[in-house]
Amino acid sequence: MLKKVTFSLLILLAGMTAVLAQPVPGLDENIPHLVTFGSDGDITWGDDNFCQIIFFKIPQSYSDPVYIRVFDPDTGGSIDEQKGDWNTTMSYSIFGGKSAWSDKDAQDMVLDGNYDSGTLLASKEFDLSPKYDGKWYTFGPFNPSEGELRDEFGGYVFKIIIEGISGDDGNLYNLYLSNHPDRNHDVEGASAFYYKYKFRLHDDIHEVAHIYPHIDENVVSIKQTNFDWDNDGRIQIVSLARPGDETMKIGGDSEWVSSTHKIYDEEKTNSLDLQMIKSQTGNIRNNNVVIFLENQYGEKLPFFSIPIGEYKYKSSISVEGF
Ligand SMILES: [Ca+2]
Ligand SMILES: [Ca+2]
Ligand SMILES: [Ca+2]
Ligand SMILES: [Ca+2]
Repeated sequence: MLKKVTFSLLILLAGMTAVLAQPVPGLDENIPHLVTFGSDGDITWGDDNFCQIIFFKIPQSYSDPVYIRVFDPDTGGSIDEQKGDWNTTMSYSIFGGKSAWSDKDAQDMVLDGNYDSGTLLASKEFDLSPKYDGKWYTFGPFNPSEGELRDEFGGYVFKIIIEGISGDDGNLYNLYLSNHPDRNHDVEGASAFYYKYKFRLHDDIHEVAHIYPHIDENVVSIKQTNFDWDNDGRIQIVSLARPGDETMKIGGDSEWVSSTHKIYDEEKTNSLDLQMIKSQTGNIRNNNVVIFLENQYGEKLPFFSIPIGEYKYKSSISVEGF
């Protein structure tokens, strides 16, 4: 009971602070780090194509400069995943302007297509050099109007592509959209979103990670696909219509697995809370995973770093039963 009360309080606190928070992974997601491997990486380590694409949206009314900050952009030393000698170079590129978001190749991460659409605003490569090991590197300033103006987001969209250029080690890192060059300070009303998410699960079996796909009014069913889950526990669906007794299929080492799920009326225009509960007995560590969702037309659904909708105040989330 105490556990349950504590967790409810945490959810409430997270809800109160999330309005202003733009770390990626998001506070509510409880995911330690994003992951991208070098271009010669072994996909059985949990990254299928050595690239990650994250979008940020900024309200049209916001006019101050913004910065995109990266924690531990290097590939060596702390938090990263070593394979043999450290030999990996990562490229970080930030795009704005027309088609940065709206080109479908960017949303679908089509690496032989126009995934790098838009205007290149900044780019930098990092390797095992320790200068930024365990530290933040800041891109910017960017004027919000350098993003792609999209009415459906009520503002400007920026894109960051993190891509392995060489080597086979795993780059772990975090992002933050800030209005300050030297620290993480939130851009009011902004948030991050992504269509295919690659990240590290906690080692601690008591930690529950979340992602929050947004369900628009036209979605009648979703197909989720994940990669290299290493049979690490389960993914359960929690929403206004589901208490968490329905799970999504997961697979083993370097396996692609999919499952399809009906969407209920109460879930439309809200976010689902997909809760990733680790295996309680497997002692599975350093678990990198990939996940994406599609609607009934095969279009990818966005996950938002700040969940949209009212699901969290009505659902009965519980961590009892471990
Ligand atoms: Ca590092
Ligand atoms: Ca290596
Ligand atoms: Ca790193
Ligand atoms: Ca894995």
